[in-house]
Amino acid sequence: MYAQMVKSEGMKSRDEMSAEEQAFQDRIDRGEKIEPKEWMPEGYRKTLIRQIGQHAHSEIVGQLPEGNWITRAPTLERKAILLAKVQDEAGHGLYLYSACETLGVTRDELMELLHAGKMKYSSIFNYPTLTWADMGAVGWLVDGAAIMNQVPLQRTSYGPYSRAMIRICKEESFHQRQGYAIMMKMASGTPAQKKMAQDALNRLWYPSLMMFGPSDKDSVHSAQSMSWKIKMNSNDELRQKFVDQTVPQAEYLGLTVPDPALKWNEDKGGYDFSEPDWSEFYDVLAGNGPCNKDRLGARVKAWEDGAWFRDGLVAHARKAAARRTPAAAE
Ligand code: FAQ
Repeated sequence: MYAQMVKSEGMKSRDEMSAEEQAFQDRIDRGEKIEPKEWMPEGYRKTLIRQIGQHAHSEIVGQLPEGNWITRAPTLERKAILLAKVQDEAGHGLYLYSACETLGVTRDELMELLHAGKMKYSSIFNYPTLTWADMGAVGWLVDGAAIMNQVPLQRTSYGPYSRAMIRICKEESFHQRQGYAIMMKMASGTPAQKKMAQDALNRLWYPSLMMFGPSDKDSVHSAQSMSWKIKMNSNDELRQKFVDQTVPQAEYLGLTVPDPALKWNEDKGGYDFSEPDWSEFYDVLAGNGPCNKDRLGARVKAWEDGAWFRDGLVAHARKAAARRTPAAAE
């Protein structure tokens, strides 16, 4: 089906699998959910930790570009909405860290890996949010891309991840709508406001397309992740769906997608479009995007500044436990 997809490193054919691995694959193929204490191949566990952990980090780091605008929202109503949205992202991060912890990794370990630059978060959050219109474009495009990826993940094979996705998707659709509502206001406002909306679309279009990951021919994990149903669709498949959904929305706003090659293709029933600049994508992944250092620096500082509070919570929990059963205090 995915002719262009590369074979993932270490991926086994059925003949190469042990009896245990074959039985596990059969469960996946039947659509059964895998639960935390059940047997799973080590590669499945590691892939989940990598993907869920990155996803959790994205939700947390993803608060920064919008958090930056809470004090500058144009009205009290907009401020309250943005604040609620950013708080939702924190909640998503926490569901996902909890799901990840069921795989035998601690939240502290995940944080250490993020802060040491050993674990990724979505490339999109390494781009700056320069104007209020960016709050519209982030909700519309970034949350829009996130939903496109996450709706199928509600059916992912790992139970805790799937259940986290169901809750998250409900909130993401509100996020996408609030972004589009800002874009509608800006695009139908003064010429200067419309220009800001167009500028936000121009800057965030390709970074949003990059959120789906490299093209299928360069996606090293897709084949294995899809056979384990950790991923339900290929990167290019979701990117195409996102473009097909978003272009009419841009047209409705009276804005122009910044791609001269964009064209409806009757035969495939979708748009032809230009791929993002993949060298820029890999450069951002390597830590050289416009905001990588700021984003990671802000997270490390928040973690260090919060140490006294975490220590206080642990000390309080120990004392409370000791009051209940003195042995638990040791
Ligand atoms: N950014 O072989 P593949 C949100 C890495 S939603 C950074 O194709 P895979 C909500 C990839 O990790 C955003 N790295 O990888 C929100 C791998 O490197 P590794 C988060 C990327 O895993 C909205 C290498 O490239 N959503 O935050 C990216 O099969 C607004 C090779 O790539 C999710 O995480 C990228 N864009 O497919 C919050 C969804 N793309 O690990 C606040 C779940 C690829 O070997 C405000 N994740 N890489 O070192 C997924 O569906 C998948 O992990 C993909 C990547 C599709 C992201």
